Amino acid sequence: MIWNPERETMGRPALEALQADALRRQVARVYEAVPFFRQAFRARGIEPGDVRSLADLPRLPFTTKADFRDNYPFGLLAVPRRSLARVHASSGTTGKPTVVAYSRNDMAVWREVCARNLTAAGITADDLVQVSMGYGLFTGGLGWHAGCEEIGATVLPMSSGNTKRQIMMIQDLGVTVLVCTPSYAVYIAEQAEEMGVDLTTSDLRVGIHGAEPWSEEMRREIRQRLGLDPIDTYGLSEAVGPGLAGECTEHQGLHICEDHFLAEIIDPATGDPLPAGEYGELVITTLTKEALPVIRYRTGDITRLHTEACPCGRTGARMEKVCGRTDDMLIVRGVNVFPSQIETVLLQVDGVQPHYQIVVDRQRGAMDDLEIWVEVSEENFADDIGRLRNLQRKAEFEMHEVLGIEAHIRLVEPHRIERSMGKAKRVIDRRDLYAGPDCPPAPER
Ligand code: DLL
Repeated sequence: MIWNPERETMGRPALEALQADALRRQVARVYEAVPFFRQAFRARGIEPGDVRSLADLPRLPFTTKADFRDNYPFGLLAVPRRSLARVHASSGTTGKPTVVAYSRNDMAVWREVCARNLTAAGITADDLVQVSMGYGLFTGGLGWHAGCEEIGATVLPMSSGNTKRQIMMIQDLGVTVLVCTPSYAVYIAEQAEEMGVDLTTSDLRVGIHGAEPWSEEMRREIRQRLGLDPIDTYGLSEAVGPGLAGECTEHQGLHICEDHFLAEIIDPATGDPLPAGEYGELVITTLTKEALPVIRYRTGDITRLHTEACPCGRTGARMEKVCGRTDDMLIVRGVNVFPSQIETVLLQVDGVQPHYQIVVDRQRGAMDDLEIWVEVSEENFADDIGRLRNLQRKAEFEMHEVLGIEAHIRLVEPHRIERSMGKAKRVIDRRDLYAGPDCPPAPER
């Protein structure tokens, strides 16, 4: 089923005409209402009238996370504060959170796009959906909650945490859809197995995941251990939250709600638009957002776009599974390393678990040291040293094959790595602690 066939199956020329029209109006609005955008446009010598078609998009200035910080909390609003219906926030890079805001109409659009994603995932009014993403300032819980209500599904607002209770509810209530981060899905599976509960025989049939990077191997793991179809969904607070894009049951990329969000791919180093089909940084312009519109927001997420037809009948562009972030990409001894590559390798090695952490360190004046902590399974942990050593060597060999550099694998006992009920923290980069020669050495952990 398609939630909004008129919008989701539109021909490309009609869609682009609609986008161009919305872009012109949005540019005029932000120029008028938001001093930040007016200044940024003027600095580039652009007047709203200069934006006539989508081809003019690259002339517009970017918006970045730093702009949110500099205009904290309400400096980017395009409407008076009293007309806000909702405020959310996500953690910022420094102390202050990134505050985002919605008008009443923005809330309606948000419900609509979440409803589209859920419907594309095969969810209907017959489903009982357990929303195990955080409720509160994070957009995940309340966003999906509203989408579920929109499509008439029954919603169980669990939020994250209290994992044993989550499992009890799945079993007792006959939950059919689980909404949570991929790392929490693995944790729920692990906890259920420890409780002797087999969730593969429960009524669970679809998992709505996202909010953090995850690999195809992680998807397989979740599918196998929870017995559901794991669907990837993508979004970010600065654009709307969840609902921006989501997979259909064909799993051929995430359908972008392009009538509301205009997507571009740029070269993260130069800022130049990249030719169709190339990997680069995703940039989003909100076409209909009223309260806090963004023009060419740099997501930092790396992906590429496809516009060829999807068997499901939706015609809009699809983004490929996000393969990393521009600021997540580690440069270790001059080689680009994405945490997603490491996850892919680890999940192919028999005997280790999908619980890992990447530690990059640099002793004063020395080379970068890439260490990957990964848990071994309960059975393997009981093995003798020789077998564990073989497992470690095998993982190190595979890692070298894929990354092209040496990584030290540190096998740790089950449950050593902290579990996540929201976004997992996979990378610990200690190198910035050694920023200058006068810095004291990093404290022992
Ligand atoms: O994570 C919104 C969301 C909630 C999306 C629930 C999907 C499901 P933020 O907290 O602002 O918003 O974080 C946005 O999370 O720029 C990506 O780096 C990352 N991210 C979100 N979805 C995915 C995904 C929500 N499917 C940031 N794959 C984004 C990889 C993702 N990364």
